[in-house]
Amino acid sequence: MKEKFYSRFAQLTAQHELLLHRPNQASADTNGIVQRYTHPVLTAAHVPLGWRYDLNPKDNPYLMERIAVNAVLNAGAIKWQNKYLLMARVEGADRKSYFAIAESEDGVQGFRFWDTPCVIPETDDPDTNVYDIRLVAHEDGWIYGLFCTERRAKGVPASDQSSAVAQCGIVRTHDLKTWERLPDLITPSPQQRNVVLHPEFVQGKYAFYTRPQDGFIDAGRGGGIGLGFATSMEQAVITEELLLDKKMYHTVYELKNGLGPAPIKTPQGWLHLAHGVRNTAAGLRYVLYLFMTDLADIGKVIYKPAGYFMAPEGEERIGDVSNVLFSNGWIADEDGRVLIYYASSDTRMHVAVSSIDQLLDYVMHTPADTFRSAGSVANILSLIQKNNAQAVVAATLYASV
Ligand code: M1P
Repeated sequence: MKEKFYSRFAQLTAQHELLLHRPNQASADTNGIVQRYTHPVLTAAHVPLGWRYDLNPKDNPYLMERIAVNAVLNAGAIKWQNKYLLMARVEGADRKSYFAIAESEDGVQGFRFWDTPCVIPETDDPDTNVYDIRLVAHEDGWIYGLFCTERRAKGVPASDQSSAVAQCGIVRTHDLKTWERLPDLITPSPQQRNVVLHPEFVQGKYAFYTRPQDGFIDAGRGGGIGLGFATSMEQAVITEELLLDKKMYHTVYELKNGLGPAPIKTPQGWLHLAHGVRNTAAGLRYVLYLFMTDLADIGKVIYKPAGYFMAPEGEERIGDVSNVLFSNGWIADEDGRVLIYYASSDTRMHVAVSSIDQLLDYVMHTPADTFRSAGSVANILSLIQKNNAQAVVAATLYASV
């Protein structure tokens, strides 16, 4: 029996190490905006064996997986001490999510989880589930993690076991190892998800991107991505939410939307990555889109290309919750690259690489939504006209050589 245990252990360890060392190449094709990579960067199989298996042959002679992992998804991201870190949502077979940090040398491959998952203190009202953290190095000197805390709705009958309340939980740290829990964010909305902290003070206040919503799943009257201000993080209270980016009929963010990671500051404006959701006969479809806000007025959208920036492709389309791309982490590197970390179908994490230059070009030069088919055709016609005119110029130049 012991022999079987040890041979299975050797096999599991070898497979795990092979996965962790698997090289990740850029995919063959790109749309010129973003470069996908061949393999996911984090999956359930990346989770350390010691978190899942009792490795004592006496206590676990069959080497059974005792604490199974269902998925690794929706990771916050930060570059820290020259390493690329993902603070992933690890979802167990018991449906509970927790956070765990994985680290890579180059940001596209070799992600390996730290020794233990993160220990997030609870408030007096314990969280049932925590997920989707956004990491922000704020100019006040702290690294904040804003995440969704979910609890059972109060006062609902025993027959209703699915009503829940989502709110924004807040932790902060200086070393990403010890986390201080702060009181949950208070806003006028009965439910909040996808809350993101702006990295700079705005007129001396902390600025939060919110996503007010009426129900746990439905945004309801919650009209899109909001913006609110609080004077303190120790007792963060927003009294008014301004609507920054509304949900809109017949767009990719028709049903609801939510901000992804904290925006990236560029000389032209704040670059934002968000997800948009629409309903289809096959269920909800989550795609990613970009927009830009004004440096002087962060509540003002100055560029917004029509449609999506990234949508589920190939195997990304299939998983626990199919047809979903979701991103709450990106890293703007010193060399101008932007590493976009995104989860597909609530199952696994991927990376796609772009650059500040490419994202600015995309955001500033892609036609905005006209909200009508005729407007889309007009955009295509003007592009054709431009290309034809250029073809005449090119032909003349060519003939004169
Ligand atoms: O299943 C897709 C996503 O659904 C929720 O996001 P949102 O509130 O924007 O609809 C979250 O549960 C998220 O974790 C999940 O990926």
